[in-house]
Amino acid sequence: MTRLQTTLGQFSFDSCVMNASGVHCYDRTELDDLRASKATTFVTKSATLNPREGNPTPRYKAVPLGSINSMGLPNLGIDYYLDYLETVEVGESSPFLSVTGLSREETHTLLRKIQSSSYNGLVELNLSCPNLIGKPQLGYDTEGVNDLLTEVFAYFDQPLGVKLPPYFDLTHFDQIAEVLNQFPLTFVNTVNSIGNALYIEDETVAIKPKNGFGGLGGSYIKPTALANVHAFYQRLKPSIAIIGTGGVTSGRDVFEHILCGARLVQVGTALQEEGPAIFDRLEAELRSIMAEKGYECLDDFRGKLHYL
Ligand code: RRO
Repeated sequence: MTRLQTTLGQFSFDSCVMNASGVHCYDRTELDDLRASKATTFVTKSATLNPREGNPTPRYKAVPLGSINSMGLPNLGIDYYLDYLETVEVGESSPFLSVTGLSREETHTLLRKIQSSSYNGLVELNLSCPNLIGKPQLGYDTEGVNDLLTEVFAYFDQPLGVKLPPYFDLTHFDQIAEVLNQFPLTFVNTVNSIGNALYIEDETVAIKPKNGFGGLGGSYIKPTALANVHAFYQRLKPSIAIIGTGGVTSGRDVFEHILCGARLVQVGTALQEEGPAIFDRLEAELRSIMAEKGYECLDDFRGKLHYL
């Protein structure tokens, strides 16, 4: 029997697939669905200090090779997700609480609130929302990331990771990895959507905010996601685990993320389109690829991409 168990820092998980933040994780009902599914754990929608309505609709569109979104961070506020997480046992395997501040001060307020709450599980700091009007993605500001994490790790001692935007130049991987390696991060999650794409139908954009510019997800972005997972696998110190996100629609895609070095694999667009039953299918497809190749566990092939 193939085993899909994986670990992340001090935590261990029965399997390796879960939702990506933003998909099927807005409220209690959706989070309960994930917990009832074969997803091994879950991450919440990125929370801000106060609840937000998000951008005007239509703000998400499924397209033939993926999706485009400009949700604009609709969420129920940090207190809602902290209340929800009080009902979830953080044992050997933790949920992920995703947060993002609209300013540096707000990020600190959020993290201090988490630190003084009863939640002691994993926290994902989203440095890469592409859809906030007038606000750049912090992940593209290496110095800004360095300054923020320096301040955060002066007081924050829960297991913390960062969600990064995709990078496209090897020197940019070098620069951001050098910064990240200076901190006791538990994980790096790569990638968020490819920011500010434009999808056109006939003569018109597909979504309303920002005149149609939005984050690209789904099959379009798998090669970029795999490149980011593997580039960080080659550069980050081994104590920083990698979560692979982007373009996962099949067990083969999960396999490729793990081959590139991922310890957990997250599903966004395909979960939005197929619903939480997708986790059952992904696990079955992954198991059958592993069985065919004679792999018994993820360690047998994680990070072992062949080069020519
Ligand atoms: O809510 C969004 O518009 C959004 C966020 Br916070 C994010 O991190 N990534 C994305 O594609 N959309």
